[in-house]
Amino acid sequence: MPIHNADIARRFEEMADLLEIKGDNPFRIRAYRNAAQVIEDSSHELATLIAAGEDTSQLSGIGKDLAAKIQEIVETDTCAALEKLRKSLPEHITDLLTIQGLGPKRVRTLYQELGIGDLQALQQAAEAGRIRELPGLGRKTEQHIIEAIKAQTDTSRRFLRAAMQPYVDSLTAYLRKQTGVTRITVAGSYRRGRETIGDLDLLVLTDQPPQLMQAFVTYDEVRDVLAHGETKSSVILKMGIQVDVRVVPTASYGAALHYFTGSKAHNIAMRKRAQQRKWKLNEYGLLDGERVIAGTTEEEVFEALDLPFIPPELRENRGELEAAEQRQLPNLITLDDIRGNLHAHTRASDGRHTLAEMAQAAMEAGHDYLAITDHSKRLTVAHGLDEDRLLAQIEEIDEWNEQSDTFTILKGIEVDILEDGTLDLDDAVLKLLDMVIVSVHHKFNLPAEKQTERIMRAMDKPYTTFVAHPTGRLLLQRPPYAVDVARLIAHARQRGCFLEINGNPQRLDLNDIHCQAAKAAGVPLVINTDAHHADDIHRFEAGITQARRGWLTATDVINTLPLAKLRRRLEQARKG
Ligand code: DGT
Ligand code: CA
Ligand code: CA
Ligand code: ZN
Repeated sequence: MPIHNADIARRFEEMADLLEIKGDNPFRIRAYRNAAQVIEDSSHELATLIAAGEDTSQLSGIGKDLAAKIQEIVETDTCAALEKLRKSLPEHITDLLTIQGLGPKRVRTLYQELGIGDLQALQQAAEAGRIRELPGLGRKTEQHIIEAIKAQTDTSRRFLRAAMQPYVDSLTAYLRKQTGVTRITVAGSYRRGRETIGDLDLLVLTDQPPQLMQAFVTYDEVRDVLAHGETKSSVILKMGIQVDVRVVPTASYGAALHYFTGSKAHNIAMRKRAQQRKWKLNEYGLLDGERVIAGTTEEEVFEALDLPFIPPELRENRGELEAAEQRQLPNLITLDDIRGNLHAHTRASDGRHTLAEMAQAAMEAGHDYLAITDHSKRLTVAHGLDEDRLLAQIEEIDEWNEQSDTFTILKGIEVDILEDGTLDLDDAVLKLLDMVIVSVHHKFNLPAEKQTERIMRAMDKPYTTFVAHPTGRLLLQRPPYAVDVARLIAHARQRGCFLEINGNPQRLDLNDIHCQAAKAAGVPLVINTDAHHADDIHRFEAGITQARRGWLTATDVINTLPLAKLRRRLEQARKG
């Protein structure tokens, strides 16, 4: 693999850091830092110059000694002097430099006075109040260290993807305005559309990296700066999420985008594929020895590996490489495929708007139909409908439909599944509806066997159309109830009913893996927004993203059908 200028510069920076921590000669330290800067800024790859037999000591700031080290790094990918230095200090001591406010001088003090050599020791010392007593450090620094480490190590904290979108939009808009910026892409789990994300990974194309990084770390939503470098910086936003920004070269943009989009498992599988061809794939490009085969765009990287473009949502190493190889990637569903919601609430239960207002919103969203599905009577907190109120609503919907010939309201209900698997409303009334949603809203803590049986019995009822939010989870809040989803899928298949992807960003239930399993079993899915407000009618993005992660195409999803076909499918799901 070719050694890039950035690789050489990084080593010289580390050398300078380590020498400074050791308290070496300031002129020597300066020389390494200067050289790192010169190398970083050079428009020619030093490895290429050396291969061409040129003498790098001709470059300003690079003497004979440094030129020899550059040659050593380029030819052997190591540097004996650096290795020696590393061995003379604790292995992880440079990790301390990732804490904003800790430069080599302070790290030297921490190491000399307290023997602190890694972040864990630093954290312990800070929490024990031992940092404040050191010369040049104080209570404020100590407090800052505690917070910075906590933020850095709290990897368990995750955020709802949908909730991050406004933060992502404003940050990217702000960065895009900086001079020299030509491209910004959000990579990582955000781009793959995962339901929750750990941190944000942004890639930037700019001809002014230092200015971009300066703008990023001084963005007014930044709470803490964890690292501020020339090509990579990390911050914590005031709302708590970490953001990593990397500046990458144009020629590597596609390779870097692919690498930092992940997932790690997908990357490993792709790298293996490159290795089978005796090539290397990394964030710089697809390489045959020193020759760059591809790197500018992702498409180019895939193509060079004889693969069509794999949508980011599929990159989890769940069979996407095999499917791509056989030209059998699914033609993933998009927002435009959706024709209407089959799960929405009105003021009759716990919604905010009337059915006329909900229908109006659906028409404005360009939909063809909307099913009104209020709660049933057991759900008293939601003013659930009893048989009489449901009969009245049925009449109201019939009247509404009379006066419209372009849009249809379907008559439905979201009926509670009682503990024994029976339903909360009489079959005699359910029979009058176009569709019946069954769902669990209480008794979440039954053993798996009982919970599964309970839902299966509800599917057996003659008018049941589909099961809403089948596992009952609330992301980051409440785990799914104990239920055997594989059995639910098998039963839905046998019974001829559907399963929902509840598109409420906090539910996204079924999840991606369940969707893939349902599709494989031939069970149709329904994507709904579960709207309780007119503004929620069109919010299909999260549900669609989840469906895409579940490999679904438009034909796997019932509410992509035009009304007449949809009605036929709803009829087929009925038993009575
Ligand atoms: P997150 O942030 O936990 O929601 O998940 P990701 O997927 O965004 O992970 P993150 O932020 O740690 O890293 C971004 C991408 O960088 C990841 O999806 C794949 C790539 N990556 C990170 N570490 C490694 C690694 O050790 N090996 C490989 N092959 N790729 C990695
Ligand atoms: Ca990430
Ligand atoms: Ca990251
Ligand atoms: Zn609902």
